[in-house]
Amino acid sequence: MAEKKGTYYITTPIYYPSSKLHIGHTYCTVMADAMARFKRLSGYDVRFLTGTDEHGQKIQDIAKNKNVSTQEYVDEIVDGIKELWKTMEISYDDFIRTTETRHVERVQEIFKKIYEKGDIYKGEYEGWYCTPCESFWTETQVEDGKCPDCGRPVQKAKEEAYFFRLSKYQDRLLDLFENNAEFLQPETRRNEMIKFVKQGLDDLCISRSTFDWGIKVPMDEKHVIYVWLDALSNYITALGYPDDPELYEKYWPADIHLVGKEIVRFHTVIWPAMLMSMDLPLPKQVLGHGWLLLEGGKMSKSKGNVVDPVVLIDRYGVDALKYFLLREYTFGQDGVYTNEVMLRRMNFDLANDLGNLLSRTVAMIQKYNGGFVPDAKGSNETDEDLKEVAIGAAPKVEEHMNKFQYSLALEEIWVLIRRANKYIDETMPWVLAKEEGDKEKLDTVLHNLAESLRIVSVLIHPFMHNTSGKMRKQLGLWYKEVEWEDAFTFDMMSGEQVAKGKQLFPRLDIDKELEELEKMQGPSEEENIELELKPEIVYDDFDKIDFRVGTILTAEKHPKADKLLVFQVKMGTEKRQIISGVAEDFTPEEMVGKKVIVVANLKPRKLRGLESKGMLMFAENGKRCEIVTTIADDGCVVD
Ligand code: ME8
Repeated sequence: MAEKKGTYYITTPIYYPSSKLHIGHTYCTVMADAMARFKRLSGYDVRFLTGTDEHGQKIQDIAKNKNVSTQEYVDEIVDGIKELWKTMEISYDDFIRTTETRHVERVQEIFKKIYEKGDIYKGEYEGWYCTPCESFWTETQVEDGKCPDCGRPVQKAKEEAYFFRLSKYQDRLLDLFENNAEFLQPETRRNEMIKFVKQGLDDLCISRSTFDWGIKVPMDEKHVIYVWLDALSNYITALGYPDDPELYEKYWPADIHLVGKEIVRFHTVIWPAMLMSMDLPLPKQVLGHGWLLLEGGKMSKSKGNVVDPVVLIDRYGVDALKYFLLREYTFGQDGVYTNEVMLRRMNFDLANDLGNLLSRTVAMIQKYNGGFVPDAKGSNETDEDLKEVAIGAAPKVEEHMNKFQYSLALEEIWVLIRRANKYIDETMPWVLAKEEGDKEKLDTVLHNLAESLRIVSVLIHPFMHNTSGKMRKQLGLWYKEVEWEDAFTFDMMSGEQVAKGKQLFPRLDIDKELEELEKMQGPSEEENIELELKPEIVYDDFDKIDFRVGTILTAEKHPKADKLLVFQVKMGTEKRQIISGVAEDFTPEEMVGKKVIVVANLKPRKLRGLESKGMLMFAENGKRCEIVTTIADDGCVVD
């Protein structure tokens, strides 16, 4: 093993166990895993943390809707997440759940510390709340009733609450962004945050009292701690802070918090301010990566078009998926996922370039030299060129990896792979092997190819360790540990005995695969529905209905009926009350702000004592009903 270079602490966001994870979460975790493996291989003492963020209103609402206890609900989803990471061989050192006692107690200690510092006070919160983002917004930040981050409707919140003096840290935060360019990358994210902080920071509401799924405020148990304060603390509670500080002292401050761009604000404003309040060191760097988007507009789980990594892994293997995610997308930028782009990468880069190079080389060493790698005998310009590319790759990979440019790092490795394939075409070993050929030259060629492949097996190890292992088995290197330094030398293969193995990656029939994937990823629920229609009506019946567009201003449960929701709906200048029997399908919060279609001329009637004037349009969709809205209001982010 390489000499230890120091510690390296890297974290992913702790994901909400609100439903199964999708390819977007996988993307972030795969990046963190590759970096952890790369740093370990380069000699660092690495700590890699991931986990789940289990408290908050969103999770409580979902569990309630499903009629299971919140703990039961999260337990099941978290089991699935751990299973996914096991399948993907994610090499985390610790997995923290925010419902674990170790975390709960330490968060309460953290709250007390900030309180004792004088940075927490009690007041009343009045403003807006975005439940999907678990985020507070002021009147001026809310855009047209929508969350400025995710664009979904926000709800009014008015409750007694504790506040954190975030405003006190405004100048220090600005100083941090302006004078420490490394703290937040990429640059675009840094500029966004400078702008955000310059607009002025309000004190932050850090407790909720209208639901109870959270960590209790230690000095006032009516309140639960705001889920982001709870969640952000995981990065140090998992290290034992404050009561068992051995790991904390060893690994904190973190080297990297790897997060999606939408949660950079929490990690670079709230989290540093909390740490400043506790007089603790700040993480060295926060990196905001881009999103994976799907083409074709809106994506939602109910449509069935969220990309499930398990389907891809079952079909193509863990390494192929990891390679695709790391190679295809540029760090920091958004990228569009399509099955076709993925399949092409797998075919061209993996099956053709890498797979063929290995199988041709092993086959030639067996055929022309009895399966043993010969010594090199002399060297000409072509040989030197290959050698230069081979031993020049590792420093370039290091350089790109130090900037989190996974795609460029892999591209450097493929420059070598493609160079080696070209070397075979240039040197034509099958001609050198003929009777009138040149055995010495042939030996050199076989040797150089084996060396190049050995180097590739080291370089790809952090990204695709299984493939690296399979290559090393075929190259006869199964008994040797992978050492990063070995990528810098070109003289280790003489005498090794190669062994033919299975193709590393099968060649895929892209059209057939596209068809298969489409079947597996769809069809959507809608297409599966067996229609059982009511009797036909004539046009005149339909024409009697007066449809209008309205906006839901408020929504609440009917005080006397569990199944009913009471809406206040604005239509032009008119405001009216409409009652619908959809409380089992929707929470009041998710309805507020929606633009809906109203049957405006339906005769008013009383429903359990309250008048309903008109009807909102809902449509049956298999197991649940859907609200009929105007144009879809979500973007096309996978969520
Ligand atoms: O925000 N493309 O959890 P979360 C790329 N619990 N990455 C994506 C993605 C996409 N389409 N969708 C999700 C939370 N991600 C909080 C975090 S941390 C103290 C608390 C990734 O389950 C991306 O890394 O919503 C994003 O930041 C994260 O999943 C959000 O996961």
